[in-house]
Amino acid sequence: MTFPLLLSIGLSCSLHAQFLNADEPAGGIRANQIGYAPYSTKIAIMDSYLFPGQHKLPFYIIALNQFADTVFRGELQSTPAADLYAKKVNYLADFSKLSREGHYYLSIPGQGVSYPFIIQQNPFDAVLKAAVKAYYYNRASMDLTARYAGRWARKAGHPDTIVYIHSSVASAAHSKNNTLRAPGGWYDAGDYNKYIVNSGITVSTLLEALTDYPSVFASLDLGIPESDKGLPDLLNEILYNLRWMLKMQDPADGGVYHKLTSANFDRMEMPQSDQAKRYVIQKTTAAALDFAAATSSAARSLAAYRNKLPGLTDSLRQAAVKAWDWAKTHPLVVYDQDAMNRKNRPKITTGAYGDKNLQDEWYQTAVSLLLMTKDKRYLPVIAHDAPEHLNIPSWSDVGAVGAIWLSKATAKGFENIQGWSAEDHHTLAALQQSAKAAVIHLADQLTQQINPGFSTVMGGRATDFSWGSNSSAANQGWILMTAYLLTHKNIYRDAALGNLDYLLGRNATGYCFVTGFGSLSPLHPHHRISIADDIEDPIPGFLVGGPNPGRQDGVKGYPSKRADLSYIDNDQAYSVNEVAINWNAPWVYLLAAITAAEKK
Ligand code: G3I
Ligand code: 9MR
Repeated sequence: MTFPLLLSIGLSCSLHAQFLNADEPAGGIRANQIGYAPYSTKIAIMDSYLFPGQHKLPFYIIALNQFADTVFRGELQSTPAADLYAKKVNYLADFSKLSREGHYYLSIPGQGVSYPFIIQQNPFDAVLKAAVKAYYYNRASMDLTARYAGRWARKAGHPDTIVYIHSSVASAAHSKNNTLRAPGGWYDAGDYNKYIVNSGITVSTLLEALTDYPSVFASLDLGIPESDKGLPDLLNEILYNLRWMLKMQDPADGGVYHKLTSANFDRMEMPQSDQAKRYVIQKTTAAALDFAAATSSAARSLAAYRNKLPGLTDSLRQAAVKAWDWAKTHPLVVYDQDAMNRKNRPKITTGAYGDKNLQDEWYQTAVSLLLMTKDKRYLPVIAHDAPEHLNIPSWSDVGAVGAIWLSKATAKGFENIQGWSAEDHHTLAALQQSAKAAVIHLADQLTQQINPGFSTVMGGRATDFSWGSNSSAANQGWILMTAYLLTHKNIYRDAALGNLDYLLGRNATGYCFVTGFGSLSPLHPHHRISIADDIEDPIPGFLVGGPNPGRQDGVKGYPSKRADLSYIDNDQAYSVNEVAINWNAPWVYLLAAITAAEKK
C-alpha cells in the first residue's frame, strides 16, 4: 500500500477508489467501511479464515493525514467463541475509546491494513440519503432528468397507460376495452414488474421510519422533482408509489390485482426499450390485505400533513376499508402461479410473491384498520389471528409489522368512542400488551443469537442466510430498534449497530453491501438499469440481496459453499446480487434509527 500516493490525492471520495487500486488488499480485516459516530462501539474483525495473525498483536489506528499520526493503539483479542461457519476463533480490534473525529485506517504491522473510515457525527447521512434516492431511480413511467438523476438520467419506461386485464381476473368492472391505466410506482427490483404484496410491506416499512424518526427526515433533501413542497422528501417518494397502488384497486368491488407485469422477465435492457405487453393479474386476498395495510398506514401517517394533501388521505382511508371488505368476502384467494397458469393464457412466469399462509396478513391489516378507524369490528380479528410467535418481517410474514404498530399505539384517541364497552377497552389493552411483549421477546431472542465470530446478531442462525439475507440483517435491526424505542435499553441499540456494521463490511465476504459506498462494494448488481445504462457505476444506494447458499441462479464461480460466503458480485447472480424495494426499506429504517439514537 502506497500511502504517500493516497495522501497526495486528498481526503475526498476518490480516496476509496485509490485504496481499491492499491496493490495490497485489506487482508482479512473486516470492518464497517463507512464509519462510526464518535461515542459508538467500534470493532474490526480479523477473519481467521484469511488472517494468519495471532492474538496479542498490537494494532494501530492511523490518521489519513500527511503525518500519518497514530491516534490509537490497542491489542487484538480473540473473539469469545468460534465463528459459526469457519469454526475458528477470529480476532477482534476494539477501538471504541477513540472518539476524535477524522479519517483513519487500521493497521496491523506486517499483516495488513483496513479500508479507510471516518469518525464523525451522523456518519451515515450520505448512505441514508442514497438509500432513499434509490427509489427515485427505480421509478416507472417518468423521465428521470439530469437535474435530479445526474449521470443516471434516463427516459421514462413503461407508461402503463394500456395495461391488459389478464384472463385470471374474474371481473374488472372499471376496464375499458379490456385494458386499464396504472402508471407510476417503483419497479420491484432488478426487474420491471410491480407487485402489490411487495409494495405493501415496502411502503409500510418506510412510513414507519418516517413516523419514528421525523427529525431525521425533516432535513433530508433528496433532490427529486417534488422536493420543496413542504413535505419530507421520504414522504414525497413514498407517495409516488402509493398513487400507483391506488390504481391497482378495482373501484367497483374493492379487489386488488396481485401484480402488474409482463408475461416473462424482460431482457437486460433499459426500461424504455421494453415494449412487452403488460397485464394486471388475478385479484388475491394477500394483495387486498397488504394494500389495505399500506394505504391505511399511509392515511395514519398523513394525518399530520392533511391540509397539504387535500383528498388523498380520504382516498387512502376509503380504499383501505374497501379492500378489507373485499378480503372478508374472498378470504382465501391465494396466488398460486402454477395453478393459475394451468387455466390461463398467456402463462405468467415473473415473481409470484405467493404466500399461502395469510394469518399474519389478517392480523397486521386488522391492526392498521383499527388504529385508523377506531372501529371495534377489527378487534376480534386481531385477537383471533395474533401470531403465536413473531418472526422478523418479510414480504411473506408481516405479523411483526402489525405487532409493532399495536405496541406503539397509545390509548389516546380511543377514549370516549361511541359503542366501545369497558370490555372492548380491556381487550384492546390486553392485545397491545401482548404485542409489545412479543416484539420485545423477539428482540431478546435476537440479542441472544450472536455469531461470536463477528459479534453480530446477523448470522447467529444459519436460516438468516436465505434469498435477500441482507434484508434479514436490516429487518432484525428494525425489530431491535423498535425494542430500543419501547424500553430504552442500550443492548438493543448496540445489537442493531452490529448489524449495520455487518452490512457495511463487518462480514465474512468483506463487502460493503451498498452500491456506490465503501471501498469494496458491489459493481455488478442484478439490476437491469445498472446493467443496461452504459454507465460503469451501478445506481447508488441499493442494498444487494446478500449471501444465500441456495444459489438458485446457478452462476458458476461462487467463492464458497459456506452460507456466509455464498455471495458473488455478478450481474447474473440474482439470488444473491439483486436489489429490491423491500430490502432497502428496513435498511432506511435502520440507518435512520441509528442516526436518531447516536450517543452524544
Ligand atoms: O421460506 C423458506 C425457508 O423456510 C427455508 O429455510 C429457506 C431455505 O432456502 O427457503 C425459504 O424460502 C425462500 C424464500 O425466498 C425466503 O423468503 C425460497 O427458497 C426462495 O425461493 C424465495 O425467494 C424469493 C424469490 O423472489 C423467488 O421467488 C424471494 O423471497 C423474493 O424476495 C424474490 O423476489 C423477487 C421477485 O419474485 C421478482 N422481482 C425480484 C425479487 C427479488 O429477487
Ligand atoms: O431478473 C429476474 C429477477 O428479477 C428475479 O428475482 C429472478 C428470480 O425470479 O429471475 C430473474 O430472471 C431470470 C429468470 O428467472 C431466469 N432466466 C434468466 C432471467 C434473468 O437473469
